[in-house]
Amino acid sequence: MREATGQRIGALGAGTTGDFLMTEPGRILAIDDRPTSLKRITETLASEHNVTVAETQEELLQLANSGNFDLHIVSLTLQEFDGLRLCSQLRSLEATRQTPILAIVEEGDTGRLVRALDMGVNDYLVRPVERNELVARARSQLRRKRYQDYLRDKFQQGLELAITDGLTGLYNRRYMEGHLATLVDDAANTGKPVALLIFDIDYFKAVNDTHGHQAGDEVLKEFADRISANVRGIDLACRLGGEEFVVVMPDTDLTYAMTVAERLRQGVALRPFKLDETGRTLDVTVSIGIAVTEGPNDTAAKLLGRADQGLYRAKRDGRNRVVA
Ligand code: GH3
Ligand code: MG
Ligand code: MG
Ligand code: MG
Repeated sequence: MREATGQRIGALGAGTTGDFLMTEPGRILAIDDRPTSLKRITETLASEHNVTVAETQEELLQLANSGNFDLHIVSLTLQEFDGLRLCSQLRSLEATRQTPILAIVEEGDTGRLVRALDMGVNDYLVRPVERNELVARARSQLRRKRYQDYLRDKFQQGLELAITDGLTGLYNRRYMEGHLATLVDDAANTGKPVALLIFDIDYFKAVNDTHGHQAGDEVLKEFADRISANVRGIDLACRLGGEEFVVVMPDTDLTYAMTVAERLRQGVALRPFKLDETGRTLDVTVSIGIAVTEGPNDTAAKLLGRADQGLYRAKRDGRNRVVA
């Protein structure tokens, strides 16, 4: 393996035209067993990008499998092996499936070119490779790859924003409500109960009033972390809003739900919360209401209502307690 490290884009204009997709050098992996052709490719592209050269097919696959490249340049006519086969392998590997391939073909070798395009090679250059054309085609593939990555990231961010609470990272109310009905239906069909725990931090307004909103936020985050640490992977932990949280526990009876709720309540009451970096701490307590699905006609709204009644009584009876 050899590497030719490029400067940042700019000399060729891409970085200065406001093209946000092309502000970083591309990571290109190339294989071509003709020394003059390879030299031309690396020299031409290295001023703009980082070019890595693989000496053998095995090395190319191994390097490509890291998923660290934005573009693969593959000669279709290699002495030792079949470039077409290599392209097909790149298309079938999970790590390289989405990475564009730029093929180098012999003039007049239409048969190989057609097969290469059929198997998903994105673009090609005919030998002898013309420098400006190489730069343009490489750039065009890199831009496409980056746009694709950008859209994928945006989509994932959007998905996350839609279902999670920004402060704590727990699921949000909308997500919980969307799933609760399904879980309650499942419970009716399978006869396995679903438990719902509703939490409300006690005298939380006083935390804000005494220590500031920022400190209040820190308590909410730590509280969310403690909930997460005490529930299973199948449980749904969410922030309803403010200092109120819900945990939905599939296939859980009242006894087990009480155990989890008590463990959390005691953990909160016995272990003060960190206020800031100076080591100051704060005593916090929480009230918890619990309900478990009852019979085939139960609904999400009724379940939430019963848990809420438990919470109301926990508050009324003095707070820092669990009521089912
Ligand atoms: P109780 O024991 O009856 O639950 O008393 P409480 O003070 O906890 O209840 P109350 O509903 O009166 O106050 C809730 C407070 O939570 C009021 C509001 O300022 C605060 N709050 C709501 N959302 C946030 C938030 O995102 N961050 C912070 N820091 N405070 C919040
Ligand atoms: Mg409240
Ligand atoms: Mg309240
Ligand atoms: Mg409260």
